[in-house]
Amino acid sequence: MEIRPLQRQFAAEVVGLEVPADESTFASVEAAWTRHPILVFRDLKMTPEQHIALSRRFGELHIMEPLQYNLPGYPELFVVSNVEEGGKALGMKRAGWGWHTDGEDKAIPNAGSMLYALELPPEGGDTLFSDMYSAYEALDEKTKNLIRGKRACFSRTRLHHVHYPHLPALTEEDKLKKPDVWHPLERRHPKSGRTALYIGRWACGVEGMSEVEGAALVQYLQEFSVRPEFVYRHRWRLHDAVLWDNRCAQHCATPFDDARYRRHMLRTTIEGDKPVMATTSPGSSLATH
Ligand SMILES: O=C(O)CCC(=O)C(=O)O
Ligand SMILES: [Fe+2]
Repeated sequence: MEIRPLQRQFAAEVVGLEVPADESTFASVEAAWTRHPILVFRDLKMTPEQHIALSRRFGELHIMEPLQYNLPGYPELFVVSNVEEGGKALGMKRAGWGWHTDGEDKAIPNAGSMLYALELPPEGGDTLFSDMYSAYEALDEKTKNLIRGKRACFSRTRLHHVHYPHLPALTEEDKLKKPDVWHPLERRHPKSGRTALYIGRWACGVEGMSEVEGAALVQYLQEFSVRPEFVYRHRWRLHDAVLWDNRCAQHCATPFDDARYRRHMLRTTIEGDKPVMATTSPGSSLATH
């Protein structure tokens, strides 16, 4: 097995991994994932069971809801697909067409996700990833000071109809299950210890700011963080599996002609931890008593 950096240190290609991997091979992959938030496994031949087993070695798996989008018999596998069989959709269509991290709208967002390509369109359907460590480091001092110690509000209920206009509206019961959550804008990564900007498309405001001010800051940060210099574009090959780190990278699916072509992918989702603020207010580290 070989690990080759693809775009500076942000992404890396993993070539020659065979599953199940032995302990020492897996340890190298795990260490590589801390250095490279995006790991692209090439030509990985996996059954659904093997996909689940490999993913589980990175952490407990999250079962996506509603269950209707998961692979029958394999609730750990979320189906991202425009394929229909017998008039029935096999998975969720147009998932993730917009910059986000998985689970950012939950109190405990997902640490990682591993998406596996089983059928690809001849054109379009790339996935973009943005490096939120680099985006954080590139912010000017004024903006860093502005977001220091602050949390953003992520709201599925306010923005569902904006991001998923083709899906049914949330019912009152759905809304109760998806209360707004608040996460630090400067997030400390639990493994690397580095600071990443934490923002995404469900963010809608910032604590301590008026609605208008907060929305403007969210928009600025969101646009800034996906500037081309921070982005890796993944052009899928069949049997690629991409493991991304939702704690320090955003991603965005790009369109393809889904009336004409099929794109069929399976995803596992790894449970995470409650996001931790990277910095506290200036001087507080000195205030020991
Ligand atoms: O289909 C893609 O390229 C990514 C979709 C997405 O956002 C996800 O699976 O989390
Ligand atoms: Fe996603």
